[in-house]
Amino acid sequence: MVMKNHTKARLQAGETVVGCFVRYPVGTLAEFVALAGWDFLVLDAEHGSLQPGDVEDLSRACELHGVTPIVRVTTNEPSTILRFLDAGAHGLQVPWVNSAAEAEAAVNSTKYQPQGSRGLAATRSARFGVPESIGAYTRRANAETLVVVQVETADGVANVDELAHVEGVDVVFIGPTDLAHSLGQVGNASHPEVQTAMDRVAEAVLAAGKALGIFVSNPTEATAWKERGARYLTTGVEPLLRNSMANYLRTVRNTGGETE
Ligand code: 3PY
Ligand code: MG
Repeated sequence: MVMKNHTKARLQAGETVVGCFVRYPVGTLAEFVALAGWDFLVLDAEHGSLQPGDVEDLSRACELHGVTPIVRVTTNEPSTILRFLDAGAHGLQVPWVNSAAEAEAAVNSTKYQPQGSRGLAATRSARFGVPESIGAYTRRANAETLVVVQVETADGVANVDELAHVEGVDVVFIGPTDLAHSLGQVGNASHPEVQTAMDRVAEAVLAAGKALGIFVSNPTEATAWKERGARYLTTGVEPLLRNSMANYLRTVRNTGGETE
C-alpha cells in the first residue's frame, strides 16, 4: 500500500464515498476511469477475469491519480485474499459473506498480527521492504486497509446483526442482484420482499455504527440510497456506458430524424 487510504479516512470521518467497479484487465482503462475523480475503484476479480498481476497494474493506475484501489476477490479464502492484497490493493471486498464467522475470517485474512494472521512478505503491498521495516508496514497496513463484506443472500440478511458487529469490518455492502436472486426474485431488486430485506440490512448496519454500501446503476438510485443511509456508493463501468450509449443513440437518432 503506497499511499494513505483516503476512502477509509473519509468513511471514518462520517463522509460519503463514491466509487466504480472495473472488471477488465486493462491498466489504461483503469487510468481513464480513475481520472474522472472517483474516491475508489473496485477491481473486480469475482465477476471479472482479473488475476493478481492485473490487480497490481490497475492499482498502480489508481495510485497515479489519488484513487483508492479496492479488490473484490473471488472467494473468502486466506490464500486467495493474500495474493490479491499483496498485489497492492488498499482494500478488500469479499462477496457472499453469510455469517459473523465468515466476516471474522475475512478480517483475519486481511490483518497482520495482532489483529489477524495474514501471511507476511516484502511484496508490492509492503513496498518490497525498501522504504520502511516490515514491522512498520504491518502496523500501517492494519490501520489503512479497508474491509468490505457483501451481504447478498437470505442467510446473510438473517445473520446481519452479528455480522455487522464484527471488529475490523468497515463497510457492509448490499449486492442487490444476488440478493434478489437468493430471495427468488431473479432480476427484480425492486420487489417489495427484496426492498424489505435491504431495509433490514441498512437498519442493522447503521445500528452497528458501520458504513453501509451498495451497488447502484444510476444517479437516481445513488441519491435514493444516500437518503437511506448508504455512504459507500458504487456503480460500474457497464451501467455507466449502458446508460450513456442508450442516451446518445436515442438523442442522435431522434435529432437526426432517423427511425429506431
Ligand atoms: C450484486 O448485486 O450481487 C453485487 O455483487 C453488486 O456488486
Ligand atoms: Mg453479487
